[in-house]
Amino acid sequence: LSALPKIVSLVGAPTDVGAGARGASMGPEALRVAGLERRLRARGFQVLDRGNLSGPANPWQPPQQGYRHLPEVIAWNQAVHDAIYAELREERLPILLGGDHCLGVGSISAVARHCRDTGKQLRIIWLDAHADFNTSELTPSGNIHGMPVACLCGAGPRELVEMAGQVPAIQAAAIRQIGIRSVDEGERVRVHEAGLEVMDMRYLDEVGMRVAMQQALAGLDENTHLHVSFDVDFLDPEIAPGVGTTVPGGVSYREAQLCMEMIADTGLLGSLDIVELNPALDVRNRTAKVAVELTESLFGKSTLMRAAG
Ligand code: Z70
Ligand code: MN
Ligand code: MN
Ligand code: MN
Repeated sequence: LSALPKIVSLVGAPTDVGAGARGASMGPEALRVAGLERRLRARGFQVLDRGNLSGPANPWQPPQQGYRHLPEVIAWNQAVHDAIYAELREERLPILLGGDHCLGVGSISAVARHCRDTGKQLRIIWLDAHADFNTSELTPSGNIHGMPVACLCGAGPRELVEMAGQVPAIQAAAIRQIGIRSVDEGERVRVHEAGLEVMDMRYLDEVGMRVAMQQALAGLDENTHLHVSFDVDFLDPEIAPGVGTTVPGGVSYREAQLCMEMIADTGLLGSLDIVELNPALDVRNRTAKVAVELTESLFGKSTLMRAAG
């Protein structure tokens, strides 16, 4: 883990403008209350809490031309992009505290821009129940949190697609999706056409988390920037009830811990999103606590408790 930057920055984006339920706007504070900063400090990291970004309120309107709240989603993503890019330029390791998953556009556009600046190879580990690969024509909801991967791969509204300063922001081949178990009909066709590598729940059942993660992390080297986009609905609702869309049959606590530990072992983690935590639907902040425990593992905590760095 010696390669990890010593300084981690927390960037809160308290919004749910891309989601189908209200409440993810309280995610950043719930993660702070669950002790994220203290637990990272205990791992030997210096932590800078940059506070919360600001942006437009959630107007709670129906979709227009297939998008709900597009101007608000653009504004929040631009703020996230600018903040995450600034942290990466300082060679810090930013953690985006969402907020709903539409914010992955801003966060990963910043990471893609940073990788272009620094000549790094990008690998994205997308932990989610959903593929988030919808377009305005295919979406059943208009919720833009169901579209960030499509936007990053070049399909979506111009302001989102162009945010990284290159189109597409990322290649589909840079992404590994893990834990997927809810994909819409038209979305499924696009996932296949794009050649997205999806390790869905059936695949995890058949080969196990260990083999899946070995494959998802294959081909990395010292020049790789590893970004983890952690949608908390990746986890089974039994251990993570505090999400807007619970999908049964998710990843267990033990599988998730192994997943995080195997990513930590690469020493290549460069940035992280923690999104879709919805405290309004949680039980005694349980889901936030689980997310913090998994983040500790992602930052190198193991049973043998090797001191960080
Ligand atoms: C569905 C849609 C979704 C959550 C993403 C769901 C999208 N595919 N839901 N993350 N929680 O409306 O596009
Ligand atoms: Mn860097
Ligand atoms: Mn998602
Ligand atoms: Mn999801």
